Amino acid sequence: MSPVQEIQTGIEGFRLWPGALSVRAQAALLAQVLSAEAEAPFYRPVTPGGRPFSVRMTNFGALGWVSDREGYRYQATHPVTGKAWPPIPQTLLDLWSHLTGWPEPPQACLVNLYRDEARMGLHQDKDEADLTAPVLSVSLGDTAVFRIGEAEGGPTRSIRLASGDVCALTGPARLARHAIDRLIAGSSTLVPGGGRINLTLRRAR
Ligand code: MD6
Ligand code: FE
Repeated sequence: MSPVQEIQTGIEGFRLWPGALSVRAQAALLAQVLSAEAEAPFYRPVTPGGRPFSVRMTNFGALGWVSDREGYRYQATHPVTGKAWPPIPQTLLDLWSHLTGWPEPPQACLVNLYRDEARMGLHQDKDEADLTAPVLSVSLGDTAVFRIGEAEGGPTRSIRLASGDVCALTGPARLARHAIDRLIAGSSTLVPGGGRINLTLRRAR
């Protein structure tokens, strides 16, 4: 991968590499994601309270993040098909080791599909056993308005995540609160049918 510049956001441990993936690399990754998705279709999970997410999800890797009436957890199989998740594309494994330097590979890759008015509320990523391992996030398609603030509370700030941007929650930002407030519709033509795909890579257990 070509070298990319890490931008300082003022949030210690939140790392942002704008344009980490070239347009060509974005198209290649999207093709891999869509072919794996044929095996593990996007579905709409519900919250533990029974509310459907506006985002559709699937996963790649040994473990996938799921939510249902029983809560949030990682599991080895797709909740609708009952089959194992497809493997994480090699491009993403390479990106993880190149950008995070973490000595072990990610076990889980959550794939979020946003169309139209889909969004994601303010949350922390804390369903993982080792909260010192980073979370790496890759954005494809329409630009998203991403909001982030410290774990303990206080003000949040908004950052735009465009197609090909990569960011990570590491160290003191690992438990940062963050949200996708909205998409900027029509800002990219990458995803067929429009919208945005986000991939988050994690150590789960
Ligand atoms: C999204 N991202 O970009 C949602 N989590 O669609 C996340 O929830 C996220 O971007 C952990 C680390 C980075 C992220
Ligand atoms: Fe998150």
